Amino acid sequence: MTHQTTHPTTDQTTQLNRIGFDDIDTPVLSATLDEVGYVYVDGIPESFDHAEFLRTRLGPLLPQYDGQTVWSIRPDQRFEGTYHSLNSRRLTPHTECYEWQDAPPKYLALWCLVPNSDAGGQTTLADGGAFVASLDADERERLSQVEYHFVSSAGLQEMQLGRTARHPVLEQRPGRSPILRFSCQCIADADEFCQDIGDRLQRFFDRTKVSVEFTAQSLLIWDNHRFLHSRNAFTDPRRHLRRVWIAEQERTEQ
Ligand SMILES: O=C(O)CCC(=O)C(=O)O
Ligand SMILES: [Fe+2]
Repeated sequence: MTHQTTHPTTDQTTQLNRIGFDDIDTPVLSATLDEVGYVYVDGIPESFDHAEFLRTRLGPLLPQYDGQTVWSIRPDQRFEGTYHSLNSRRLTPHTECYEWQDAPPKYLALWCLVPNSDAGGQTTLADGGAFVASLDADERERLSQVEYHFVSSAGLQEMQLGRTARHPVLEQRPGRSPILRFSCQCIADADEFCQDIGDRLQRFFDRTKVSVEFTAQSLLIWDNHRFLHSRNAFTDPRRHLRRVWIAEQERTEQ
């Protein structure tokens, strides 16, 4: 059973799709991720093993930058001056791992160890699939044909973790759902068309985003082949999230 609930943020434009922990079973989780594309789960018990739950329900966890499967997102003074998830500044809308040549993680999950106590720090999400559907057929075709040069964020490049890839923004895959890859910052050879799409995508994001104010232990999961995410700036240095990337599963149907 899914519940719609309003969440107490000021800039929220779309209702958050929330499931209470007691109502989450595997079919509900899969159906929600297929249909809605994301879910926020709260009411999670203290002893819960988020990573193990995600691995067994959704698929293998991919290594993060340090080779571990669980990554901590906490502001680090060293990165305050650069565009980086490990600082307290705003992140612009992106899909995760757009700079991978291979398929990026199918799902991204974040859970909260310590929520920030100030007014910012919301993780925000918007449905890139709905944006693509709002384009005309020529634009969609062009987005799936023209390849761009994607590069890692400045912060990852500084950490010597930079990667690059060449692929279209929209990868159409026969018999499978498409993969959307986008970054407002990191398409090195964006032409006028790509910049125009990016501007419209940002406006779409701002108009339709859901805004998540984490409470401790709660879990946010989304389809990273379809949704874009970003983050509002915050000031509380204690904010601490954990992140996993979940691989796409081989198809069993057909
Ligand atoms: O800190 C956040 O809310 C999100 C950071 C982010 O973009 C990520 O973990 O991929
Ligand atoms: Fe991200």
